[in-house]
Amino acid sequence: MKFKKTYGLILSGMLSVGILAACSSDGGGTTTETESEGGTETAGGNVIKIATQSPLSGGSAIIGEAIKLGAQLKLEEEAAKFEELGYKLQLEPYDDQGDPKKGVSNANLIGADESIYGVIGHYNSGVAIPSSEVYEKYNIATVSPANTAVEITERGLKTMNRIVARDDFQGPAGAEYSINELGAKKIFIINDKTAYGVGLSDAFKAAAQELGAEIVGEGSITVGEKDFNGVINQVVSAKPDLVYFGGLYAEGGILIKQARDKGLDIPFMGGDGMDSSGLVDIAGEAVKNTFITSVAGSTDSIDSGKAFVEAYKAAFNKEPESYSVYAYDSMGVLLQGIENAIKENGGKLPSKEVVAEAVRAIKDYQGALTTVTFDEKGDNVNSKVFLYKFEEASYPAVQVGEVSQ
Ligand code: ABU
Repeated sequence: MKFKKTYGLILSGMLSVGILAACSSDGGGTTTETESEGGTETAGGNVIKIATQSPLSGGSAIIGEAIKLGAQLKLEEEAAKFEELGYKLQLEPYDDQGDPKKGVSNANLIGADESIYGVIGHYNSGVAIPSSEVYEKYNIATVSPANTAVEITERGLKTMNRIVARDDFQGPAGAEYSINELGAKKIFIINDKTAYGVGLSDAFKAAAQELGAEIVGEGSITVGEKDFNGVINQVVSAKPDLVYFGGLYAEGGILIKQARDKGLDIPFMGGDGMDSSGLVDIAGEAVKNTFITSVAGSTDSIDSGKAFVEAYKAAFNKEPESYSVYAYDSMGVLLQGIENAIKENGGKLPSKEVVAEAVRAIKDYQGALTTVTFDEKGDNVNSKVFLYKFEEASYPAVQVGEVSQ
């Protein structure tokens, strides 16, 4: 059952004003290509390729595939409109394996493909950060549906944009909820040593201390590990009343399960990296009394979100994940920018640099779930943070709050 409660948030550096508490391929196209007005002329017309980069294998593959499919759905829906403009859209999915080296290697292949005018990706901030340096070199417009690390948009890149909130918004929102709603006073923090996990945990920690909580211990785990009894023993000794985990669902699910097996029944709190059906698959019943912030909202909240879910299920015969609709909206923003650039250029596809400028200039794009206006850094001024509670071993969790900028 949902209830509304609004209370003020006065956290330095936090954008929010209140909480409502309720509470591949490695490339694929094989067309014969010749240059034409910045586009690529093929036997079938001018081809515009859009790449996705996400983990299609490894521990984050559930979300990685969801990102690819969400983007694919929107591209397929927009194909007829682009045909009328004289262009053929083509998806080029890449598997970054959640690995920075693979992401950069793929990014160089993407840069070398003159037909690729945009990228939707990544899931892991630690992969997106170095890969986006390559996209910038090739002037390829990028829209991230999921990356939350602050650095993503703090490097002055002209091509890198995201539609979700940042960890310096998400971390403090989690701290605020942990302390003011859950009553946490003694907190143990664990991170997964990734750019995302460390950045999010640090943002949470600073806000939690500002709110008066004591950090009674800190530990870390490694992505891919399966035995977390070492750090769990540290938690038991420190006697916290809440554990914060900055990391992803694959490790988070095991951590929570092993902690419950040791009798730790205190609340766990984490970030959007745990926002996946995979968390429940792994943790099972142990997931109860787990809270997460996410930068992904519920598709149930709006008719266009519900319509997206139906279209996704019809196309792929599976339920969407947290970031499916964000990938769909990211593709929508990117294609809107490309369409604007073509129209502005008298129907001809302009340079990739001009396309990237058109994407950054997007204002008030209305997606299935999000409204997107990029600021000068490429952050979406309308992004939000959502709070969820796993009351049962089911996904999605129950939304208990929402924080706006
Ligand atoms: N925010 C998605 C979780 C992973 C990451 O940003 O690295």
